[in-house]
Amino acid sequence: MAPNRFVLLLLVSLGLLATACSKDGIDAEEPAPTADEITAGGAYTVQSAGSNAYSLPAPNLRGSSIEKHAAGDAEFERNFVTASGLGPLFINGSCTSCHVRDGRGAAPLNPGDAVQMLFRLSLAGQDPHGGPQPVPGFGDQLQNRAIVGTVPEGELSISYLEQLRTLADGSRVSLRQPRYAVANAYLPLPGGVLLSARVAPPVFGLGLLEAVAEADVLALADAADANGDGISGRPNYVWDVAAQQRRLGRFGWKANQPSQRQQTAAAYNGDMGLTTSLFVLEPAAGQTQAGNNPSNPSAAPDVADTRLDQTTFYVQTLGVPARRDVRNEQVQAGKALFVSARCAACHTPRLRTSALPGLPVETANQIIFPYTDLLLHDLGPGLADNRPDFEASGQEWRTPPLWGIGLTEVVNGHSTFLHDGRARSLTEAILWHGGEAQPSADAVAQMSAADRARLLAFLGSL
Ligand code: HEC
Ligand code: HEC
Ligand SMILES: [Ca+2]
Ligand SMILES: [Ca+2]
Ligand SMILES: [Ca+2]
Repeated sequence: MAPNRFVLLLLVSLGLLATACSKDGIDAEEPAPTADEITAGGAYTVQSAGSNAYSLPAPNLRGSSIEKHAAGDAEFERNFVTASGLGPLFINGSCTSCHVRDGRGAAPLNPGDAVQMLFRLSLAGQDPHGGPQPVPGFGDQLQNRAIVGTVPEGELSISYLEQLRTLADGSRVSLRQPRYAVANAYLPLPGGVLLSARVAPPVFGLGLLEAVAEADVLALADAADANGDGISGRPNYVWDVAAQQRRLGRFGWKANQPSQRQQTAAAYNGDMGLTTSLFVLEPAAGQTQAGNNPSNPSAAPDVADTRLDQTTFYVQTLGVPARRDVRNEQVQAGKALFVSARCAACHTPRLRTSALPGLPVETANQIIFPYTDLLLHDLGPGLADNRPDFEASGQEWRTPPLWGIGLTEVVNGHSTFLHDGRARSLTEAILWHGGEAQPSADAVAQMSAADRARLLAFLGSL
């Protein structure tokens, strides 16, 4: 009941606002705001456009959910040290050090910059569950830090090659093509290692994406492009460790994780060197270097289930910032361009959630506007990491949600985008689109500067 009352209240207050505006002489004929303009995240919508915009609990949480969210908030910010189980190998000591203010990380520009990204590693082939084949001595992820007495696996080496593009209206955009390598590896890396660089994505609104029924996601898929529109979204199917079976992948840049709980446990493990009941071995397990001993799987995990569940609940119940400037003419025109450039073919504006077992009840039965189809798309060779991840090919990525993207600079103090943070603006992010999205990128490159500004105004209002 609460969500309905919430929406009603909002509608009423917006109605009052509209009346006030027309009194001020602003176009009285203005159409009523559409649902996406009022509640981007259904009953999860939070009214903040400040630096805490990604960090607020969903307003429909009640009673014990509020307490569990607060407990999870503390876990998300907890700084682990050696004594609390950090390492021996790790990347960062807390969730929040990568997902800064529950937002996105950036690629480090200079040696010594904070590392808010990771390198996934693998060899050609698949593990027994259809996932990436780990690299002997390195596993499936590079840990660039280690506790005292242990050596890190290596360092992230990142460099860029600038490529100048001239758009139809004569304006110039420089795209930076990254080059990645592992530097100072503690062991020589075998030949043919596949490397995928990924920055930390924002973590708000994800409970809602977990609550979209699988059938609703599959209804958007068109694997063989049967309707001939050049867009062929495919679901990823990935290994669910708890269920011991394959399930729809939803999270991560390649939809490589099936649930928030497994995503969280995998982050504790691979990113922080913390064992849980889901991942009982340290990422250092099997390594022969001094100090990197495998943990004893029968010992108590570094992070107990209660804490794992609290952290999971936290990321499942972060609210979604409401849109801004929705009545602005630029924004309205940009919204139409978003559709005509076929962005919405992948960045599906509207989804609905269902009441799914095992998820917070607050996620159920809502109309949401995440601008994603949760499917994999081939974005061409420019963005390819050439590293398969379960069903995802080396050229495929999951459409990322665009809600809240207009607040990136306000929250995170940078506006870098895409899976590895290579794009330094929304314009660069769009121009990198290739493959299935090439016609969309071309449409934007052909636009007048004024139209491009309108499209960007719309994205900025999300
Ligand atoms: C080293 C930096 C780093 C740390 C520390 C880290 N993450 Fe992440 N996180 C990432 C990256 C990178 C991804 C994307 C992974 C991929 O695509 O394979 C990610 C993905 C996620 C996602 C999925 C987001 C989406 O839109 O699909 C969630 C949720 C998440 N992390 C939660 C956590 C939690 C909870 C913690 C702490 C237990 C944590 N992360 C610690 C870097 C980090
Ligand atoms: C064929 C599907 C498809 C189409 C069409 C498409 N996108 Fe995307 N978009 C994606 C995928 C997949 C990614 C992630 C690519 C990556 O990270 O390498 C992405 C990434 C983005 C990002 C960066 C998001 C982030 O979190 O870093 C923005 C912004 C974006 N798209 C906007 C647009 C706009 C605007 C259009 C239309 C001009 C468009 N997209 C058309 C699939 C699509
Ligand atoms: Ca540990
Ligand atoms: Ca490793
Ligand atoms: Ca199609």
